[in-house]
Amino acid sequence: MDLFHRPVYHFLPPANWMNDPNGLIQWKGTYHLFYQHNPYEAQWGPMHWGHAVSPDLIHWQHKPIALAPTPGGPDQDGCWSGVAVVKDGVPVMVYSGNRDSKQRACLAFSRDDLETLQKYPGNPVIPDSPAGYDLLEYRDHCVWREGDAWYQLMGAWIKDVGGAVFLYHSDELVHWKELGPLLVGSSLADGSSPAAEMWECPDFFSLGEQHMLVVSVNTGAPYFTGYFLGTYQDRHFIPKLFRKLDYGDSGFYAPQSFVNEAGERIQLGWVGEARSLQAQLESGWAGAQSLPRVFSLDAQGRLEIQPYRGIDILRGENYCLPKMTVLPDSSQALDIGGHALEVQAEFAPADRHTAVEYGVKICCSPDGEEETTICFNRELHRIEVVRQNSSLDKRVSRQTQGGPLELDEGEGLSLRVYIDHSVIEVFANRRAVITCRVYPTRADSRGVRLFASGGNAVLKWLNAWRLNKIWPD
Ligand code: DQQ
Repeated sequence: MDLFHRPVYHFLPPANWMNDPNGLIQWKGTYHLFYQHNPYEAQWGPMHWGHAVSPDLIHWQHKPIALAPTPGGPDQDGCWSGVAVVKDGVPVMVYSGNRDSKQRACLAFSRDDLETLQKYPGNPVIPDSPAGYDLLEYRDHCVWREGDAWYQLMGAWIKDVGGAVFLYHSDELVHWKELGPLLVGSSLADGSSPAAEMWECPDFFSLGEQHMLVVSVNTGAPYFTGYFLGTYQDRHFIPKLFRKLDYGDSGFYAPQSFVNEAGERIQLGWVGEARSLQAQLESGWAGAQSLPRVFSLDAQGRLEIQPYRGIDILRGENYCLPKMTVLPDSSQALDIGGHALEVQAEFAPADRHTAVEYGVKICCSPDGEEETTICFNRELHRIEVVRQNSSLDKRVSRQTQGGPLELDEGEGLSLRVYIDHSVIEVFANRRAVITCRVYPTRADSRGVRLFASGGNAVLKWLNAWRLNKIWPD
């Protein structure tokens, strides 16, 4: 097993394949994470639901597989993604049973505090896709309670039209009435155009005065996750904008959110691999869960995304740097390095002397042969993870990952970076996130540097921590 690239503080199964988070719930104080799992090898295959429990959403303990395909049943070819709800004090999973390449809504429930799940004998509970639509794909669920009733969204792809989410109503989770599409892919008033492909794993919830609909757009590859912000009333959703939720290609996909007992909405997503299938199979494991994230809206109504505060519990040895200037076209090594780190860096607002590009380099070998660059370009207003020199291994993706980041007048660059062996999560100014993978080959590719090019950059402060692993020895 490849332990060098294996994350130590991001969740992943003991071995083999994992993708989407499923059935997220805090039940009687304990967090439960179910997940799409192929227990046989480190590639996607016959989907089972893996299961883990946690007291704090950070430290996890593995549990036995919770759902496996039933031969001859509606999920005989896989137990695909689904969510958890609680009905009359009983946790119920709504998931997609896969049979003969079609997915249908199924239920499973637990009467032993989620030690085991029993499949509902009347599965599937929605035996057919909506009539009158030429659907290329149809699956995945978001279920919520509204008034006295249950509502459900299912993801779909309508031929020649685009991605869609269909709305359903039920009094008891078993009989569902289809109410038509809540949203169909179309250009929005601000000119942004949601991708026309399958919308997987819809995640729909209120955020302040608004509603947010997250869809995972299956473009073949790379995939991406986007969100709509808009208003929802009387079972109508009017989206105002569509944006990428994370700029990492396939780095953060099929996310699912839930509300914990403290009332916080928390989302986790699947962090996919970015190396060849052969490298993945050889390593013996594939896929990780992102750190938990929370959402808010800033004063201008923009989406803010931050790591869940509970992650701070992992902090170990600390390293601080006071205000300093990073000289033009230089890079400055820090006295902290490692493969499991958190780095926070706050830069002063830019002026005309400020470097065009500046930021932080991570996973640097001493001679610079391997390095990953987190770069802000103040002329292009872009934040990027440059992976070109991230690895000497030719079997891994070295494409730059990034997207727009417009800084406000008087606003400096603010970076919060998580490095966990091959998993990188970058939160920039709370509103731009890049999750991606890097696979350095050298054991000494553990350095952290500050850099500036085309001018200087003023660092206000830097704080870094070694992060502890989440598993007992
Ligand atoms: N993964 C599941 C599907 C879902 C996809 C299958 C998204 O239910 O659409 O493993 O990654």
